[in-house]
Amino acid sequence: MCFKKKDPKRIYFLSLEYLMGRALSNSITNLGIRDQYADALSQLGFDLEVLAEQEGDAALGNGGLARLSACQMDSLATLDYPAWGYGLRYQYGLFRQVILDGYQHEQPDYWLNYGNPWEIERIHMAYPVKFYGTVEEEDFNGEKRKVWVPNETVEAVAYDNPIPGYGTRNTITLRLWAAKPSDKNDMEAYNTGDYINAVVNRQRAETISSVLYPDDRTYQGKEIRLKQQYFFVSASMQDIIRRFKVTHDNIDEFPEKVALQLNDTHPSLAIVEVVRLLVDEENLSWSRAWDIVCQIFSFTTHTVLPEGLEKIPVDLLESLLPRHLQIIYEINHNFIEELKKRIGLDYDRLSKMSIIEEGAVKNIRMANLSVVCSHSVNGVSKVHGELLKTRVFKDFYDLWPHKFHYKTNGATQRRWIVVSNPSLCALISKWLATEAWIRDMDLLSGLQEYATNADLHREWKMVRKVNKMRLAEYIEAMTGVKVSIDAMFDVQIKRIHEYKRQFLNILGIIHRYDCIKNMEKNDRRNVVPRVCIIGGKAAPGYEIAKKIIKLCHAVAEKINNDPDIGDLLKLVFIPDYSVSVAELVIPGADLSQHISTAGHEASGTSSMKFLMNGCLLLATEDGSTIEIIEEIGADNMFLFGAKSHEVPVLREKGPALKVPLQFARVVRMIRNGYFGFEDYFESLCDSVEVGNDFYLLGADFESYLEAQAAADKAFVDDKKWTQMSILSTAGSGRFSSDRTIEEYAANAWGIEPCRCPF
Ligand code: NBY
Repeated sequence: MCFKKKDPKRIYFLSLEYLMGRALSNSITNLGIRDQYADALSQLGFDLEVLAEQEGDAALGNGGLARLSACQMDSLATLDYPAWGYGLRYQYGLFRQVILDGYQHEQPDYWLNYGNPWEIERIHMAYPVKFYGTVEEEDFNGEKRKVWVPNETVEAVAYDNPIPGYGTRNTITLRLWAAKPSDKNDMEAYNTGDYINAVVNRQRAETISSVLYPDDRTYQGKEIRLKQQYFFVSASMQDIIRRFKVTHDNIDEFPEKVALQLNDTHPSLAIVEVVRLLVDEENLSWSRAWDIVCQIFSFTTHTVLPEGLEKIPVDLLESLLPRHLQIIYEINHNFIEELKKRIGLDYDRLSKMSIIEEGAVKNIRMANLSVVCSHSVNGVSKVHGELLKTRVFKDFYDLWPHKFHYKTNGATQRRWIVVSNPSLCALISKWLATEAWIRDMDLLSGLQEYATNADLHREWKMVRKVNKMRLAEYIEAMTGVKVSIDAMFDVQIKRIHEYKRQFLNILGIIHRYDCIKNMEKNDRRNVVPRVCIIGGKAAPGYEIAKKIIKLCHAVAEKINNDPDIGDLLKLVFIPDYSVSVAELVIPGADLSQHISTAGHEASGTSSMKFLMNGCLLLATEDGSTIEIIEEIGADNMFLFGAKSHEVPVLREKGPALKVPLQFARVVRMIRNGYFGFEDYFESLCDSVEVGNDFYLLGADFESYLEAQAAADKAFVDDKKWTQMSILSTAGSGRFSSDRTIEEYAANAWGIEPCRCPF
């Protein structure tokens, strides 16, 4: 309401993925009504905590990118920015992971089964989205114009999800589109008597928003995925232009009122759709339309690898969106002409920078399109920003250095401390004598002065102990394994990927097991007990990742049932990792692992959540870890492994690379069937053999074990550990998504807060 009245410039956040998790606890916390709500419920005979657990997660995304969108929505609302989120209302979210005999199976997540009480269906807020057909040339008063004659129409219906801010009356909206059959199509079919086809087509329309693609690595060039992308951006852009026109009749003012954020390349057809709407529907000249487009888009990429960048086969686009292909060609033509003026006829460079990739299959390079058409191109950490300039988009950086920036990711302390760790939240507020840190996380640095205070230590340890008890209960319920809360809880939870190196973690665990087995009984008394906790989903088609999950179970089976080992070492795999599972696991973790091969993790955000909860990090110098080191100091973490500039050098060595004997030994144990299933694990073992070990598990193994030994040593020094834990929380202020959003607002979007009066 307040935005409508003041009509500020708005930010429209476009993302194909949001991992919102549960809404109840978060909403009542942000609204400041948690206590009253709990009281009211108890009068009705319900317990808030029990009730809140009943809610299922909204899991409309894969991993870090999707949870980042959710954290940023929370920050946008809390900081009073005039913002809208746009996305797709998938009927099936990210698959449920079911483990049978240690293997991952995927089951559909029909999250709308019992309805979704949070969404508001806006049946009248609907737009037609068109596909296929041809482009004709028509004469308008002597002027030739392109006219797209599509032959399929689907209706996009809005579902609004409120996002309340904390400590403000502002609530913003996440508008998710659902695909519905268009009545217009039906009428035509009924008139031609094609009743059966009409019904079949109705069903087909709905498939567009039916399922989230569960792959977080590769773009597969599938038609439905492309339809999803276009369906989403077309509906969003129609809605945004409609809202603009309510109060403005001069379309040239559009950039003064509208900023659009592209969350990776997935929504970047929005660029082409805006050109189409302005030129074909609003009758603007190309140059006027282009002038507008160049001012409104900011683009953030979340990947490091050039092969992670999305490409759309030209043939596919031509059949689905023929007019859009023409527009892309025109954008590219103008760009290449401009480029020739700047760099001359350097064909190698021209072809690398072209939006069109020539070759056996012609592709549209969505990243190039996004860079060419955005005024701001962002990485997600300092080192990622550098990589964009020096590797991924080097040629573009040389051309347009002013476009390139980075905004280090963050996480919202509202969900990741206040809601998921209420006792730590209360403790922090008590010692800082204020709750202001919930809106200004830099204030956490005030804890530093109490880092050695004995009273704080006692209370801090008590909070952590209760969280560990809760986690231990959950582990037993999910896996049947009883764990001791006196052991160090060592956690790695994230999507399963070779570059994230869960395999390295498991090899380290095998080594630990092997060492304990080979020890004299007396020496075992010196072993620091550990509970190793691993969780995460593998993309359904990612074979090696699935083998890592099976290996984890096979090793766990052996270790957990070995009477020699007892409580000295346990390994558990937490099934069906999700936002809600993370909320339970993170507060109970002593140590967490962020061990990607240096140069591969664009940022990483779970590390920030562990850090704010006082968990120590064992990590490589990759992504945002580099900035965490700057904040809390290397002394308060366990760092190891090759640095990113050393990685290519090590790879270069190939078969001449020196690998420690212990590494060869643990891999051999798997190969020799010590944990069973040796045939199944063969290709996994092959992937880390010398000469083949792309992610450098062998090269980093020794220093990994050293970092683990340092963690053991620190853990037995109770005072030191607690101090490091307090300093971790105290140093986490920079990693609030509030800071990230302030940076985007000031440096990319040009927007100001707009606060509703109380
Ligand atoms: O984005 C992650 C990065 O790996 C991580 O380092 C970073 O912290 C995080 C937030 O910036 N990327 C990610 O989660 N990517 C995806 O989930 C994803 C999803 C879909 C597709 C590609 C990647 N896709 O091609 O459809």
